[in-house]
Amino acid sequence: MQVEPTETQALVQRTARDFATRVVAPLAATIDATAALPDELLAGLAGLGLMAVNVPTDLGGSGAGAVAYALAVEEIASACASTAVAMSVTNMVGETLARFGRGALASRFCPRLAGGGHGLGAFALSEPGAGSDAGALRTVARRDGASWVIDGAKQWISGGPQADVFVVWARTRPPETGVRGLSCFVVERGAPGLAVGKPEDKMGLRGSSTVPLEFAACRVPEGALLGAENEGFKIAMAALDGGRIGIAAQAIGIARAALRESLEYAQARRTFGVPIAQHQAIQHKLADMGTLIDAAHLLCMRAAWHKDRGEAFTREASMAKVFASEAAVRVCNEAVQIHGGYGYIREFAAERHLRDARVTTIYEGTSEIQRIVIARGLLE
Ligand code: COS
Repeated sequence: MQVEPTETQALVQRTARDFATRVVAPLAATIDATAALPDELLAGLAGLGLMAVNVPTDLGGSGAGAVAYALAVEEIASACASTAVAMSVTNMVGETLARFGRGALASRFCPRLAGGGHGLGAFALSEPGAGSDAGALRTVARRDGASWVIDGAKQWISGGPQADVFVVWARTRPPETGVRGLSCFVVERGAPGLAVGKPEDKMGLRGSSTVPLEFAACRVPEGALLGAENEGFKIAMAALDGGRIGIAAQAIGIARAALRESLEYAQARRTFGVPIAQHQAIQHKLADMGTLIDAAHLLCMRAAWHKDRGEAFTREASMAKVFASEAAVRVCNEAVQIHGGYGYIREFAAERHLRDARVTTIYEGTSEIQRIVIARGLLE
C-alpha cells in the first residue's frame, strides 16, 4: 500500500483543507445551532469538485479516486461534520449511479449531482421496520405499463429536504424472497406521490436534515430502474462498502478536530501552577487520542487503496468503519473530559464533536453489522 498521497490525491486534500478552514469551519457552530446547511456552502463544495470526487470526469466528476475522496471527507469533517454528511451521501449516490446507471441514468444525474446547482443525493434504503436487516424492507414497486409505481415509507434519509435525486430500494418480488426480491430506482425531487417528511430532532449532525419519506403511488418511468430487476440488494451493499469508507473518514475528521482543540486547551488551561498538558494524566489521554486517530486513518486509507485498485475491499471498509467510528466516540469523549466543565457547554466545540461522532457507530451499518461483515470475511 502506498502511504504517501499521489500528486492528485494531495491536491484534492489541500483543496478540501483550504475550503474547510476558510469557509466551513467559521460556520460550523451556526450550522449546528440553526440546524441548517447554507446552499452556498454546498455549491462551494460542488464548485471544487468535492461532490463527485470518485465519479468519472466524463460524467462531470473529479475522477480522483477513493483515497482522494476519503482524504477530502476527513478535511471537511474536521471543520463541520454535518457538511461532511451532505458531501459523503452525494458522493455515494453519484458513484452508485455512475457504476450501475447503464449510461442514461448516469449521464443524466451524475453531472447534476456533481455540479451542485440542483441539490444533494439521498440514499433511501432504511425503513421504520428495516435498518440492519435491509432485506426485510416493505416498500413495494410494481410495473404499470411503461412505469413503476412505488408505495411505502423510508426512514433516516440524510439530506432529504435538499435532495435532488433519491436512490430508493423497493420490493419487486414477494417478501419471502428476502434480499433476492429487491430492486433499486432513481426518483427525482418533486416526483408525484413522493412526500418528504419533517426533519428528526437529532442529538448531533444537526445541520444535516434527516427525514422520513412517504411514497404513495409514486410513479417513475420504466428507465428509472437502476441495475437489474431483483438485483437491488447487491447495489445497496456495494454502495455501502464505499459509503463506509466515507463514514470512517468522517469519524476521523471529527476526532481530529476534537484532538486539535484538546491540544490547544491543554496548553492554555492551568491547574496546580502549570498547563494541564504537563500532567501525565492528560498526556496519556492525548497520546491515546492521537494513536487511535492515526490507526483509524491507516485502516481507512487501506480500504480506499484496495478500492482504487479494483480489488475486494468489503472487509477492509467495515474494519475502517467500526474502528474509526468507535475511536471517534472515545476521542471525543476524552476531549470533553480534558475540557472539564467547559467541555459540557456550547461555548466550546467539544460537546458538538461528541454529539456528531456518536451516530458514526450507527448509520451506514452499525458496529454490530460491521463485525458480522468482518467475521464473515475472516472465515471465508
Ligand atoms: N457487495 C456486493 N454483493 C454483496 C455484498 C457486497 N458487499 N454483500 C453481500 N452481497 C450479496 C451476496 O453475495 C449475496 O448474493 P447472492 O444472492 O448472489 O448469493 C446477496 O448479496 C445476499 O447477501 P447475504 O446473504 O450476505 O445477505 P444477508 O441478509 O445475510 O445480509 C448484511 C448481510 C447483514 C451484511 C447486510 O444485510 C447489511 O449490510 N446490513 C446493514 C445494512 C445497512 O448498512 N443499513 C444502513 C443503511 S444506510 S443508513
